[in-house]
Amino acid sequence: MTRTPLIAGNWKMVLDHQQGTLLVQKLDWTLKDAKHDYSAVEVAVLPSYTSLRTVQTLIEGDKLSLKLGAQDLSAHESGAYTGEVSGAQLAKLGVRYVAVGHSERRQYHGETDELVNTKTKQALAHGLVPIVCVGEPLDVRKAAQHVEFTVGQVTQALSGLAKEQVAGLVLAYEPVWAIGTGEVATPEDAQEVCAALRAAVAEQFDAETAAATRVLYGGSVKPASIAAIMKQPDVDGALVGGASTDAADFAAIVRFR
Ligand code: G2H
Repeated sequence: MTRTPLIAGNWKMVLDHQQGTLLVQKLDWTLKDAKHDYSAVEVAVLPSYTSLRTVQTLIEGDKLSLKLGAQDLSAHESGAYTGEVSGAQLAKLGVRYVAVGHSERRQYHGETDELVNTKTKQALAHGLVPIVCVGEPLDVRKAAQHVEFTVGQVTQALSGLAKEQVAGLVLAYEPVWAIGTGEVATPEDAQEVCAALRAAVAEQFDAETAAATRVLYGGSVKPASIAAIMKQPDVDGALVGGASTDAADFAAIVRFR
């Protein structure tokens, strides 16, 4: 089973729509200059909601090969949910990927595994590809419970899904202690958990499904660290935060080979 690598840039709450436009233009020029083959390494950007429309217009108008993603979606279908954005609204805008259960949502907004499961189902119901994020905090890592902890998060996030849905979605292992801290998990750390998550998918669904599901690593990924991470057999790409808000750094990460 060949899995196309995915490099996704999570801009978090950093860039406004003008900065986002400039970044996408510069990224596109840089990758075109490098003759980047988007079918060999897929590239996505996940702007804030306020920038989605602007970036979508640019992608469509200039026929860019970048994919558009969102950082979150509502667990609800539609209605009186002030401040929320639905899966249907994102799909209508041409969004393809949506992060679900990012540790910052879990940490600052109390998102539970149950809610992550509901959001994952909402995303799939609207034809979006969820990037389901899991990862252990430092105390769990120190207690050597990281595999059990992250496997538990994945098992609950994927509960009740059909194997065809799981084969098409993306998992992202982002150890909380490595996010935005400059601390990168070693390539072996990333491989250990990504392989365990894939094995958990095989256990919950089947081996064929697990072989198709893409598993990303995220947490302080930089141009200097990406190549070794991508050499790991169970790592199919990266979810990049800080370094994705700099076009040159993000392009260098995309061009990891
Ligand atoms: C993890 C990652 C992107 P950063 O949150 O999701 O961010 O690369 O800044 O650690």
